[in-house]
Amino acid sequence: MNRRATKAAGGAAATGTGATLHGVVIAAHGRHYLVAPDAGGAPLQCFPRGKKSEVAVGDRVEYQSTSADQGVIVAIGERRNLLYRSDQFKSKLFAANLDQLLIVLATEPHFSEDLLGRALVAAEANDLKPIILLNKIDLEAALPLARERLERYRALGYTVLEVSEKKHPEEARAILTEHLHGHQTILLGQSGMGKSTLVNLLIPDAEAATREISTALNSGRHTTTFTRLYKLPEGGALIDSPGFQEFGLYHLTEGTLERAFPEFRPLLAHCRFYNCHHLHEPGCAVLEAIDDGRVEPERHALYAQLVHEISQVVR
Ligand SMILES: Nc1nc2c(ncn2[C@@H]2O[C@H](COP(=O)(O)OP(=O)(O)OP(=O)(O)O)[C@@H](O)[C@H]2O)c(=O)[nH]1
Ligand SMILES: [Mg+2]
Ligand SMILES: [Zn+2]
Repeated sequence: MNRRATKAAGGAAATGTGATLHGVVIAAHGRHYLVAPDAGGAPLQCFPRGKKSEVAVGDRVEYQSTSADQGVIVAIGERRNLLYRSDQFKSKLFAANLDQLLIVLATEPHFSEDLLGRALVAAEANDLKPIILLNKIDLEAALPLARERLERYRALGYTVLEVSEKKHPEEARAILTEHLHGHQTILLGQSGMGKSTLVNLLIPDAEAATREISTALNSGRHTTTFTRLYKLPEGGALIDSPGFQEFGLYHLTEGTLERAFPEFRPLLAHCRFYNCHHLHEPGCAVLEAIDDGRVEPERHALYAQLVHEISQVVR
């Protein structure tokens, strides 16, 4: 006991470390995290204490520094929310403590409506405001179809913005700043839609930060391979994430799913059976609404698919 105390005291004296400090996780890459100290200064490369790492970008953490630029995460602060995706076998964290989810789509490449629908469900399930962004409207040949595919979501009341980050950067900056400043927003979307271009448009020194983080995390690549947080100049933050092809929502319950479809909500109390699954039940208000056009069959198909997927999980 005496020896341990001496060692701890000696370590602290030798390196000026040992105190518990606070910061925010700004990048995650495997078990490597970058933590921006609340006190300011350069981010530290941190590892979580213990084997299982459950740290997410956006987490507030307590850490102890082990050297000038390294530390150990010893505790994660309470989260307002945690966005993640999951399949039968594993889950993958997107980020914590979010306000908004910006779904970045483009005229080209062709965006997946399945992924868009799933991102909206994830936002609803976490009480995050979803915003749909259609980028690359300068690619005029593909614009009419993209607009037409988004009409359904406008009709549901979702905010749909249109920009060309490349061709009309000033207009894009004005539109995006209005919706993003002061909020913590994660950018989600398939590869090549323009998430990182958006970050660079709104955050002048993001490219520098990108390089700095790539080097610190020993990744050294320019493509987005890990999630990272950038502070917005006027307050709030953007979280850039790697493009994805799958968005499993196996962790949601049926009760959460049915409420994640805003057009279902006013109907749920009117099904004949209180425990209606809205799949085949007689007297189902959701199924009746499909028949008279109040609910689109494609949206119901997504709901049915998600219900099917969660039923595959061994709980
Ligand atoms: N024509 C056109 N191209 C654009 C526009 N915005 C971005 N791009 C291009 O689209 C490509 C992909 O942009 P990124 O910002 O890297 O896409 P991302 O969503 O971050 O992709 P991942 O990191 O792979 O997920 C780049 O070559 C951009 O130059 C736009 O408004 N118009
Ligand atoms: Mg990117
Ligand atoms: Zn029903």
